[in-house]
Amino acid sequence: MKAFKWPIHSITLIAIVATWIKTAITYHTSFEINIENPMQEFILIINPLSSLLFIYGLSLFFKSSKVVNSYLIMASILLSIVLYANVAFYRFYNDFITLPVLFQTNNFGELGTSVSAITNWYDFMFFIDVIVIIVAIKIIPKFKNSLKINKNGRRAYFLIALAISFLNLGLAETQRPELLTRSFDRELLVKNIGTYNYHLYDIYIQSKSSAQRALADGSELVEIDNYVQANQASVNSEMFGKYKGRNVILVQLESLQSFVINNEMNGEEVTPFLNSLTNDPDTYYFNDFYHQTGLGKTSDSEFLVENSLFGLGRGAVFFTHGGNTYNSMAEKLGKNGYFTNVMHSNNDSFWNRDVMYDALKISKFYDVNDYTVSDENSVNWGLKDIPFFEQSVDMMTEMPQPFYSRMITLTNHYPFYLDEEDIMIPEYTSDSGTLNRYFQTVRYLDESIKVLFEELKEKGLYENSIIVLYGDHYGISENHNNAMAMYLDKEEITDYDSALLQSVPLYIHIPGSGDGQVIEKTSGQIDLRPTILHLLGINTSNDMQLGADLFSEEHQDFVIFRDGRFVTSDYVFAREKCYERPSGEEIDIAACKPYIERAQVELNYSDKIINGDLLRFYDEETGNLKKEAVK
Ligand code: GP9
Ligand code: MN
Repeated sequence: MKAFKWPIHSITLIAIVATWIKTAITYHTSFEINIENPMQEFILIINPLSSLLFIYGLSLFFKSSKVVNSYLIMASILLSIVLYANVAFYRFYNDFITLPVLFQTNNFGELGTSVSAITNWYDFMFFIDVIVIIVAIKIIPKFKNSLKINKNGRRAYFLIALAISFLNLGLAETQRPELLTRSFDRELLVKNIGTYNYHLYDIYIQSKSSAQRALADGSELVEIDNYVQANQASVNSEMFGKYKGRNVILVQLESLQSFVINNEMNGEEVTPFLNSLTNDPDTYYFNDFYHQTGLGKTSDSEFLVENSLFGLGRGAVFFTHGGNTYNSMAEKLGKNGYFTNVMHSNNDSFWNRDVMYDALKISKFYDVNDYTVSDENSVNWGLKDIPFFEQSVDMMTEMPQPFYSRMITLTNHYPFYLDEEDIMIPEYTSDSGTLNRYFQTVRYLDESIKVLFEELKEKGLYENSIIVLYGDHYGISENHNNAMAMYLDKEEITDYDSALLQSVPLYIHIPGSGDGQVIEKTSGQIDLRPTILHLLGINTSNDMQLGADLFSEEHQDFVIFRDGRFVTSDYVFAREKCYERPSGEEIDIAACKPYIERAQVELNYSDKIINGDLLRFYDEETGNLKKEAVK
C-alpha cells in the first residue's frame, strides 16, 4: 500500500479553512448581524474567505517550510487578535472597532474598568484556529517538495482569490448599492465585506484623512476667516433674539422633496398637513430652499445644519472626519444652557453617529435602544414615524428645558414600503414602482407630522418651542426621470429640471408669532445654523460658517450644491451649462461666471476646513487663531 502523502500546501489550506470556519461561527455567536434573506447569509459566509485567501496565500511565496509555518502561525495569531478585539469591544459598545475610536483614550478607560464584564473563560476559543494550525504542523511531516508551487500555480491561486473577492463585492453591491463609496454603517460593512476587509478599508480611509490633517497648521485659516468675515450677512435686528430661551425642535424629514407640496397625485392631496402649514399664520415657509448633500445623504444634511459647512465630495464626512474639532449648533446651544439631543430610532453606529455626535457635542442620542420597537410598529427601515413621534414627545416631557432636539424620521425611505393599514392614498401609476410608492409614504410622513404637532400641544411643549421642519435630501433619483416627467406633465426632465427638483421644503414654525409668510429666497440647509441661533439671540459673528441668516436683509439668493451645481433666483448652473429661470433656457455661460467661482471657493474652503481639521486651531470665543497655530 502506498503511504499517504499530504498534498501540497496542506497547512496553508488548513489555516484558511480553520480561520474561515472560526470567523463564520464568530459572526453568528458574537455579533448581532441582522440577516434579512438567504443571499445575505451567503455573503456573510463567504466574506471572510476573500481576505483569508490573500493573507494566508502570501505563504506561497516563501521558500522554506519553516518560514511558511511561522508565517501562518503569526498571521493566524494576528487575525485572531483582530477578531477577538472586535468581539470584546462589541460586548461593551455593540459596535465594531474603528481606528479613531481605538485612539480615543477615554474609550479604553471605560473598557479597562470592565475587563471582567467583557471577557469570558471560553474566549480561548477565538484562538482555536491557531491551535489547529500548530497541531497540523506537528503531525504533518515536513514535505520538502510541497513548497515548489510554480508561478502558474500561484497565478491560478490568486486569480481564484480575486474572483471570490469580486463575487463577494458584486453580491454585496446587489444588497447595498454604493456600499463602499457611501460607507453607511460598520455593521453593513462587516456583513458585506467581512471583518478583515472592513479593517483594511477603515485603515485606508483613516490614514488618508490623518495625512491631510498632519500637514495642516492653521495658517490656511487666515484666508478663509477673511472670506467668511467679508461675506457675513448682518443680523435682522427685529428677529435677533426674538424667541430667546424657546425649545428648539428640528425635524429632518426623510427623503421629502418640495414637488409634492401643494400638489396632487391622481386627484389626491399628498401632504394635506404640510400644505396647510404653508399658509399658516405662525409659519415661515421657504419654497426655494434646497438640500446640499452628497453621498453622505442624511448624515450630510445633519452636518450642514449643525456646522454650516458642506459635507465632502467623496464619502461621508460623518465617517471620514468623525474625530475632528467642530463648533456645531448643538455645542453653541449647549453652552447657552440647552439640553442638546438627537432622536432617531436606528443603531447608534449607523452613519458613525455615535462617534460624530461626540465630536458635535450632542449630549444625548436617543437611538433605537431608547424606543419600544416591535414587528407591529415597524416597517421598512425600522420604527414607523407615528409611534416614533409619539414616543419621542413622551421622552421630551422628561427633558430639562430649554432643550434642542433634532428628530430624524425614517419611514419615507427608499424603497418606500408601508404596511397595508398605513396606506392612506393609492399608488401612483407610472412605470416606476419607487415613485408610485413614494407618494404613499410621503402621505404617511405628512400624517406623522400632524401627530407630532398634536402630541406637542397635548404635552404642553408646543407654545414654548420653535419647530423647524426640512427635507434631508431627494427621495427620487434621476433613475426615475421618465416617471417623474409623466407626473410633472413634462416631455422630459432636463438638467435644469433636475437641479430644481433638489428643492426640499423648509418650515420655520413659531407658535404665536402671527407673522407667517411664504418666503421665496433661494437658500439651503447651510443657512439653518445662523438662522436658528439668531432667532434665539445667540451671536455667530465669530463663527467659521458658510451659510447666512435667512431673515437677514443681506442674505443672497444663491445655493451651492455639493457637486458644484448651483441655483440663484435667476439662474441654474448644471453640467457646465447656464440656464435662465424660470424659462429653463440655456444662456451664455457669462451670466453664471461670477457664481461659478464663488461656488468653487466656498466648496474648497469647506473642504480645507474639514480635511485639515482646521477648527482645532480656531478660537470661536475671540475669533482668533489659537496660539499654537500662529508660527
Ligand atoms: C438612517 C437614516 C437613513 O439612520 O438616517 O440614512 P440615508 O440612507 O437616508 O442617508
Ligand atoms: Mn435620509
